[in-house]
Amino acid sequence: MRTKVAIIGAGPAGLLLGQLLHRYGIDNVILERQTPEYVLGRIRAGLLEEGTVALLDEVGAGARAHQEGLIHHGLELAFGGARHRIDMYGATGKTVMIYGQTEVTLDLMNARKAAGLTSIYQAADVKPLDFDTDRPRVSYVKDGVSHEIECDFIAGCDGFHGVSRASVKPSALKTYERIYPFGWLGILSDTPPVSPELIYSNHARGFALCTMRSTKRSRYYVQCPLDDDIAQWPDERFWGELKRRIDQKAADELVTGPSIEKSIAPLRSFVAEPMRFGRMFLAGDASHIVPPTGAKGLNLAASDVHYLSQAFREYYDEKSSAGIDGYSARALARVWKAVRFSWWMTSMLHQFPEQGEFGARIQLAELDYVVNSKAASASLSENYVGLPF
Ligand code: FAS
Ligand code: PHB
Repeated sequence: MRTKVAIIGAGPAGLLLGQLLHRYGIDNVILERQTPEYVLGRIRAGLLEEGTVALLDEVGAGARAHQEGLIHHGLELAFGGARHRIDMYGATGKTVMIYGQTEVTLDLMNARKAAGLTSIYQAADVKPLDFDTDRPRVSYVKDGVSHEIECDFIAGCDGFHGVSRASVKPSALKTYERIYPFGWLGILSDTPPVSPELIYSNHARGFALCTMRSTKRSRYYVQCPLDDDIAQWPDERFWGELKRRIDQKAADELVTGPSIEKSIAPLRSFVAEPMRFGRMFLAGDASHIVPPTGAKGLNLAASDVHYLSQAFREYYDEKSSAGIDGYSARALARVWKAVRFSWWMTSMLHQFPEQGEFGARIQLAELDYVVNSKAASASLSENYVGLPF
C-alpha cells in the first residue's frame, strides 16, 4: 500500500490530522493498535478551546459539539472556604466548551468513516522505518499477516507510550520532565453537576476539581497519593473526601450517586524536542504531556495537527518545505507556554509533601492575588481559554 501521510494512532491527534489532510486532498492512512471500542472507552479530557472547536468545524465534525457541548464563560477557584469566580469571557471575549474527548473521538471516527478513508485498527507491531531517508515506510501486522505502507511522511500521533518517539535514536532527542508526587482520582457519575461552572479547589487535604460532561453527567477529581489503588476508594469514601475539600455550599448541594467510571491518572510535565525527525513528525501526547489541571492536553494535540496539516499542505500545494522545516519550532512555542500554564495551575492548587507552611501560605497568596487582580485574572483567563494558534 502507498499513501502520502501514514498516521500512527487514532486518538484525537491522529483522527483530527487525518480529517484535516483529507480536506486538503492529502491522502492518508491511520494505523491504530487498539479497537475503536477500546479507544472510545478511555475517559480523558473534557474541555475544548475555541480553536479546537473551530478545527472540528473545519473538518465537518463539529455539529454535535455545538448541539451538546456546554459553553462556559468563567470558572471558580475555591480556597479558604470560599469560591471566587474568574470571568474569562469578560477578560478575553472567549469561552471554552465542555464536550468530552470520547465524543470528539467518536465524531472524528464517524467523519473518517463517512469520507471512506482507510483506518487499520488492531494493527500490531507498528514500526516507523527509514524516516531519516526520503522513502519512509511503516510496517505492521494485521491478523498475523505482515504489511508495509510506503509513504512520503509519517505522523507519530501514538501518545506518550507510543512507538514513534521510541523509534528515534536517544541522541537525537532532548526530553524535559517533571513528575508530580501525586495522582488524580477521577469518577464519572450520572448526577447533576454541583455547579454550572468548573470549581478548582485548593484545600489542605488536597486538590479537588468539580467538572462535568453534561447537565446530567458529572466528573469529579481528587488529588490522591501516587501509590493509591482504586480498590481503596469505594464511592462512599470518594464522596466524603470530595465534600471535605470543597466549600460548604457546594458540599451541601453536591448530588452523589454510583460511579460509572473510576480511574487514577499520574501527573507529569513532559516535552520531547524536536518534534521532527527527517520525514517523521510527532504530534500530541507522543511529544508532550501536561498535568490536566490546565485542561491543555487535548487542545495542544489540536494545535499541533493544525500546524502539521498546514505544513503538509504547503509542501504539496506550493512545493515549499518551509512549513515542515518550521513545524517543530512553531509547535513547541505554543507547547511550552501551555506546559508552563499547566505547571503553574498544578503548583498553585495541589498539596506538595515538601511545601511546608511557607509553601502553603505562598499558594494562598498567589490565589488571593489572582482573584483580586484584574491583570492576574486576565492572565489566567487568556491561558485557560487558549493562546492563539
Ligand atoms: P492519545 O494517547 O489519546 O492517542 C494515541 C493513540 O495511539 C491511542 O489510541 C493508542 O492506542 C495509539 N497507539 C499507541 N501506541 C501505538 C502503536 N505502537 N501503534 C499504533 N497505535 C498506537 N487532557 C485534558 O485536556 N484534560 C484531562 O482531563 C485529561 N485527562 C487525562 C487522563 C488520562 C488517564 C490520560 C492518559 C490523559 C488525559 N488527558 C487530559 C490528556 C489526553 O486528553 C491527551 O492530551 C489526548 O488524549 C492526546 O491525544 P493524542 O495525542 O491523540 O494521544
Ligand atoms: C474534565 O472535565 O475532565 C476536566 C476539565 C478541566 C480540567 C481537567 C479535566 O482541567
